[in-house]
Amino acid sequence: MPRTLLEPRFQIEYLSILDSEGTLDTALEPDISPDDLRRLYRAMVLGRRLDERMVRLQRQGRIGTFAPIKGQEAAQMGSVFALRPSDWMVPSFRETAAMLWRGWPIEKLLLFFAGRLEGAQPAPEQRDLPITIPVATQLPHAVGLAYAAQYRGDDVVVMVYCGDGATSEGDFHEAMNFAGVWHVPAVFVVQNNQWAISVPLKKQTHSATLAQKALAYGFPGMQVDGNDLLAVCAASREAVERARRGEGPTLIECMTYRLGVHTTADDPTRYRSDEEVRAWERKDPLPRVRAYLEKKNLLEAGIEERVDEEIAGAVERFEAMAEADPLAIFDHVYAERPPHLEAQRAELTERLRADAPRRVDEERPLPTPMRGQRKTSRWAN
Ligand SMILES: Cc1ncc(C[n+]2csc(CCOP(=O)(O)OP(=O)(O)O)c2C)c(N)n1
Ligand SMILES: [Mg+2]
Repeated sequence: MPRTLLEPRFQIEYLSILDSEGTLDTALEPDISPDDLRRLYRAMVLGRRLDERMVRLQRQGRIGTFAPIKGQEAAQMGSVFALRPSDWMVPSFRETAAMLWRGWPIEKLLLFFAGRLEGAQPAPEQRDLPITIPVATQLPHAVGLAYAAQYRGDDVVVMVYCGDGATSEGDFHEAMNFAGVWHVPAVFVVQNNQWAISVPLKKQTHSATLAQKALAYGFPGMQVDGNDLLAVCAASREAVERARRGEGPTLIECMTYRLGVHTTADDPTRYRSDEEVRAWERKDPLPRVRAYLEKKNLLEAGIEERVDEEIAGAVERFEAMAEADPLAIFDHVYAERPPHLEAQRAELTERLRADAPRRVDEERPLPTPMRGQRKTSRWAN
């Protein structure tokens, strides 16, 4: 019997519209209103400035471990912009800019990274899931949401985010498989920032692209310049519209770069070169959009100052909130606390009592160690 070719060779598209030299492909330029362009740029600036501020707050002991987004603002804004408020957005742990766009107040994000439960609670009307720390577990959840929407006949698209590292997890493949089989209205946005902590992309996969993984599951995948707001926006609109028309899921691989640390607990100089970082700094998404707006005469003066004021107000509100009860770490995991946790809770209660004899009682929560550090901080902002 001769060997027969069952599938033609596949092709993966790469989309770039506004490159790092500022060259614009006007034939592909998406139609975005001047107002929306201004809002998008402002959101990118807010994402960047809040990021820098949150790293400082962590260094000062005022919040806990934080995962910065610096460099990934276009990948987030270009994609989330394609959603309606009635659609679902499912983040991983590095989508601060996308979450702000979806209406998460800054102080809530600060609460999350200060380890507070309130930071993980979306507003009742909000169609967002909270930040997910375990890598890739949000992907099957998102497909479940999309399946439910399809089952109920709701006009809803689900956009879910993950990183390049997440594509090696079983959850990624299970989610992709179900999305393909059920033909659900889901858009997978993979922010390929080239690193999963210290693991480079080349050790993550032997595939030429992450986009092509979608093809094995029976739906389209494409690669875009993730530092190009216009390309991400055009690809995301296309994918969201496909999903809304009932034509199933899409995977968008955004080629981007994490310019900062993996988290505030990481030192990237131990595993990547300065040269590599400098090369990606030249592809920074922010100056590109800024120059684009400038050419269109849409750049507003004083954005940075206004954004900083907004952030400062939120930090003040966050710090004025009631102090956390350290014993809350034992809540919300089990409906009925198992004996070993009961014992640990009793032990912690005892230790706290010994540390601060006059302050312990169930009604008056103790200061967290973090708040304690803040009081001794010498820093002004
Ligand atoms: C299931 C699981 N394994 C390991 C970790 C530790 N961890 C946190 S982030 C991360 C790397 C994720 O890389 P990637 O998916 O590329 O996302 P990025 O951090 O680059 O945004 C790892 C291994 C975790 N949070 N969850
Ligand atoms: Mg990564």
